[in-house]
Amino acid sequence: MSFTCTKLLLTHSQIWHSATIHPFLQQCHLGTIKSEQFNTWLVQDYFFVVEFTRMVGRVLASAPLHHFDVILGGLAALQDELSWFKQKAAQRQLNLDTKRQPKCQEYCEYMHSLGSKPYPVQATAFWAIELAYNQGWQLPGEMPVPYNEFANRWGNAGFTEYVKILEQQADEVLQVAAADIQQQAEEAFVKVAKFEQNFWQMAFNAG
Ligand code: HMH
Repeated sequence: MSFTCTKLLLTHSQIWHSATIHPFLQQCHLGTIKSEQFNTWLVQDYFFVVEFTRMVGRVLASAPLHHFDVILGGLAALQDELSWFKQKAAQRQLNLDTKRQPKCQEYCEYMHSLGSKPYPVQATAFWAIELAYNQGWQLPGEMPVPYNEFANRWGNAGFTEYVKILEQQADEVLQVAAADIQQQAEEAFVKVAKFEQNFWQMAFNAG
């Protein structure tokens, strides 16, 4: 089997499971998540998305020209997402002028560090980060109000399609990458999975 995103998912299925199936999401589905837990996630994820947007800017800067359309589309969606987060925070009267929690900070620093990695590594991390939310928000099943709006943002058919194209773009460059770059991409995938799990746990602990 050649080196692909599918192979990474199969090789690291257990850690990926932990990244995408968490009591936080299960309790959103059940409607039992506490507002303090949900609001902590919301504020910290806003901070995350600010840094993720910067990361995607760096992915664009490293990408071959024929990948530009998809990445630019992603950046346009992030412009919308940042204002949507601010709107959601305002509706809940949440203060966005607070500190990043350590687990959020670590993840943000990691995304920054990816800027110095070869493009196949960045493309793999980019895909994994988006897939984590695409799967995570869908796996528990239908979400009640108000969580359905959040679940739909990352679980809708258009977003699923976008993540598939990110996978194709990553696969294209991974398959022809040198073995040491493939190795770095694999490490990035595992790191993203662990950061995702920690992020859910951070919000869950706020209860
Ligand atoms: C922690 N991972 C985290 N937040 C997000 N908004 C995404 C991924 C987007 O896919």
